[in-house]
Amino acid sequence: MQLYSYYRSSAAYRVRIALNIKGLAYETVSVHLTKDGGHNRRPEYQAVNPQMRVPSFVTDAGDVLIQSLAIIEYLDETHPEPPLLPEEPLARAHARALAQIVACDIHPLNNVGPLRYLKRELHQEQSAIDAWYHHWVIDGFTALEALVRPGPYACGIALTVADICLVPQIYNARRLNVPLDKFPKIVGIDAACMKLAAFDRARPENQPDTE
Ligand SMILES: N[C@@H](CCC(=O)N[C@@H](CS)C(=O)NCC(=O)O)C(=O)O
Repeated sequence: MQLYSYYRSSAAYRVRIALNIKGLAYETVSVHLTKDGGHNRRPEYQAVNPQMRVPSFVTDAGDVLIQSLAIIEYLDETHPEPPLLPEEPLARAHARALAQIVACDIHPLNNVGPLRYLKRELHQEQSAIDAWYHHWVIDGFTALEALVRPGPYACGIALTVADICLVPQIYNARRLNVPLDKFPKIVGIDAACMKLAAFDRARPENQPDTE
């Protein structure tokens, strides 16, 4: 199995955590997202993933999957232990909702492409771009802080896809100096997750392409 990844990509970070939780070995294929305007824009990567984003995941049979949440659910369906979603439907919906606050509402506004567009096409100052980034992280984290059920993970005693999405977003928030003092519950969840080898091994600093 191969994972097209970039050490700082939080969407790829999610999949790395899921692969580690499942105990699955994989090869990292690094796609640099900023060098030379982004190696993800090269035709050879476009042939792998027409959306030209990471992650992309290649199964042993050579099938290519894209979109981190779709890849994570595929891994969960093909390797059910340990599960990444609760069994009970209401609890499943809650876990998915927390994951989607990160993956659908925070991350798309703040990732490389949109930030680059704000700068290059809309000619925004770096200070305005930073304010935009902070605003959408704080907006989403405020909702998550009210919705999580730490015990010690986002949905209780078992890890779920909510934790898998939350930890990389907190990593990014710290990197961009978003103040986290108003979010003690989600910071505590992050600390609990980071004690686990599956999360630690997935950290950007522990990737073969880290800089
Ligand atoms: N919804 C996608 C998001 C993928 C995504 O936007 N990845 C970013 C890195 S975290 C990327 O490749 N950005 C490159 C670009 O926008 O040019 C997922 O969950 O996989």
